[in-house]
Amino acid sequence: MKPNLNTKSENTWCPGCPNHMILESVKQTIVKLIQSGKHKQTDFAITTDIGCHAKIFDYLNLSGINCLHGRAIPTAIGIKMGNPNLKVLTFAGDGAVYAEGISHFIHAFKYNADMTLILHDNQSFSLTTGQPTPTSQRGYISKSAPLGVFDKPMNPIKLALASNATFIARTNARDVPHMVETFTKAIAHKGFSFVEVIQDCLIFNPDANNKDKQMYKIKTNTNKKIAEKLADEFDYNSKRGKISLGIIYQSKEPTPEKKWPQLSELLRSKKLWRDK
Ligand SMILES: Cc1ncc(C[n+]2csc(CCOP(=O)(O)OP(=O)(O)O)c2C)c(N)n1
Ligand code: SF4
Repeated sequence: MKPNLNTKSENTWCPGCPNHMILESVKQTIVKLIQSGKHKQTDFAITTDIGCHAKIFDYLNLSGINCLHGRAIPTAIGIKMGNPNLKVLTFAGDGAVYAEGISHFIHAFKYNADMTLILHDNQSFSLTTGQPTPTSQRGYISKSAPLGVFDKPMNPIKLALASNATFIARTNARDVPHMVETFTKAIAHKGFSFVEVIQDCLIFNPDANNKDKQMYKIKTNTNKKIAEKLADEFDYNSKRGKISLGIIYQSKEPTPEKKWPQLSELLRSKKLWRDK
């Protein structure tokens, strides 16, 4: 029987918002993993941040925690430490992670907990009506920046590389098959996998939308120098840079679940702390 990931919650995303396609891709990915026999629906746990993206919490029939703004990553790491047998997924926005929760983003790469971050980057704090985030383009005019953003955007892929990330991927919220392929690889990675989803917001930052023509697909890359070049190709600012989609960098480092004897034992025995 096909697993049912649907809920009865009313979907309140704007019609046409690419969040609908991200939700569909997540469902297809998890259904495929369950049907392969490797995982059960109850093996998955999610955390979500606060924002338009975070409504995904209501639309997925999976256990989890809808967290405080900026805190979806540390909560997910806590869940993973509490039960290393779970497959933990975090959904968060560019405002949530690159602004409010930036320190958690950096440290998550260092801990390398075996979990996946799906980052909906629409270059805007959309739920709160379009304030600029660290990846908003220079010149972006909004109610809170009426003269336009003065600063250059940050480059999260470069920050992830500098923080010793073991898995960095980028995908396009308008391309369901590519998202399913990328999410599947991210979940299979042993360590902290970061997937940046390039997403349009139809309402608040239309100037940053429609980047498909800049995008191209790459094969999995494991060379750090090449990853740095790929990261440099797009500065989140111009309509000219090339945007690589796929696994920009993948490497192997031990996870806490492997390093800490107590966690290794829970993994090996498939037990919970309380059963020890
Ligand atoms: C600690 C805290 N700071 C600020 C807010 C207000 N807030 C709620 S959602 C949000 C914007 C979220 O933007 P982003 O993470 O980019 O997600 P999007 O809405 O674009 O999907 C903000 C600033 C809050 N709820 N809690
Ligand atoms: S405001 Fe933007 S991000 Fe939020 S639901 Fe509408 S289109 Fe999507």
